[in-house]
Amino acid sequence: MAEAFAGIGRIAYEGPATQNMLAFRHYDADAVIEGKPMRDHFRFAVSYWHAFRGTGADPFGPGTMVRPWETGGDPLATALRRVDVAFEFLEKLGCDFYCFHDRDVAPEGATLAECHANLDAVADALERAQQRTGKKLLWGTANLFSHPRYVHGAATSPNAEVFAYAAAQVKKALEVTHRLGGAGYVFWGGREGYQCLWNTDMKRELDHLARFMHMAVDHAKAIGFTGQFYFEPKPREPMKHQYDYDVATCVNFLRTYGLEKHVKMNIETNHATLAGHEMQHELDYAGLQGVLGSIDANTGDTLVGWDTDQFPTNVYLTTQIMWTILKHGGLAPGGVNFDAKVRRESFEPVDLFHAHIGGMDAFARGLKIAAAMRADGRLQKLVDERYASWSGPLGRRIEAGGESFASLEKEMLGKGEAAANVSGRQELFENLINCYL
Ligand code: XLS
Ligand code: NI
Ligand code: NI
Repeated sequence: MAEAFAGIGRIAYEGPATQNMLAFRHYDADAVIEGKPMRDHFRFAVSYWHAFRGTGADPFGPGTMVRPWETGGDPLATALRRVDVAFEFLEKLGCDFYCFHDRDVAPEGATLAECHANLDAVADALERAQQRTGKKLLWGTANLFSHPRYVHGAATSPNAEVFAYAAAQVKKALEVTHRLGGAGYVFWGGREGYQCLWNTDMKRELDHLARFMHMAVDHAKAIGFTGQFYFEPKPREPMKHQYDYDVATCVNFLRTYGLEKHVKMNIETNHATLAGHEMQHELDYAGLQGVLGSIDANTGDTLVGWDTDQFPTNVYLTTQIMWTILKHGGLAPGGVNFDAKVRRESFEPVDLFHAHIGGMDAFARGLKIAAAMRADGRLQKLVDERYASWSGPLGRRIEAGGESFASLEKEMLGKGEAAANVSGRQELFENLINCYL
């Protein structure tokens, strides 16, 4: 097949001073930071759905993307051709991983058996392409939200046969992910939620979701899949309320149903903000709960209130993200997946390169800045000072469980008043961050 991205060569690291917009200024895959090459810090992945299936359609108009390789005709033949395009892109970009939904890579068939056969045929091609290029699958997932059968949800559908169909679909997607050596498997519950509580038995739906997840865990064990399972929290869109609202809600669900050992989080920036959190909050909360798994890298728009899935270019954001990831010991076997799409107005194939280069560079800068902040140590020292009283005798006794309400009452009756507070110095902290940018 002729090259899909003719005229574009391998994207190289050329350093911050380069004028070449098709080069990396900061992402230098083999450069070592905190003892690890950048490529291993990030494990960057391209998402198949946005990069190779996104059309640019929005609620007000059809697709705009110019994709010369999408010549139409037999959907399976097109899907197979698209595999070559995807791997040409990964190779030229120098990106080590990709992620997919079953229905991104292979077309839906008229029956479940036909769907399975289509997926097998494309998996053969993906496996060959992985072997040829050394590219790897970060995670797979099943699309349980686009087809009309999933109108009321999949694992939480009121229709038991839809639950059964979804189970069969995930079984297959899991097997294909396993066959392709996927490092993980994601559950994003797009339609697992409700629009109207009057017609919804929430308890029953949550019980069903848990039953579904236990079956997934059992099947992974049965086939020997040892990759990491992830939930991808999102509070709403498409549903008014989604059960995997945010990290805290997911952790509560997993513990309630005895699934906490099996599932970590795949955290997406734009979903965090939809839930009313900063990405840094979601990451830090997941980290302290031991469920920080992987991230979907993107960003929203402050003036548009939905999941706009834009490429991340804000270095302040990537600094917050990388600071928190380093603090909790990194992502592997997870990684940084660009769940992001080029704007409808950016319809030429070359825009896919600009978008990913910008995202990778923004993350590389965030990593360098966060590592510099850690090496310098001033920020951590200021935080430690803020909590210094907890290293004193009283604080240590409370933390160790050696005090009670009664003993503390005695202590404070003796003192009469607590020690004076010290300023939180938020502005100083914020100014300090800017010293490293
Ligand atoms: C949608 C989600 C989706 C998941 C994968 O908002 O981000 O793209 O990442 O199903
Ligand atoms: Ni999303
Ligand atoms: Ni996502």
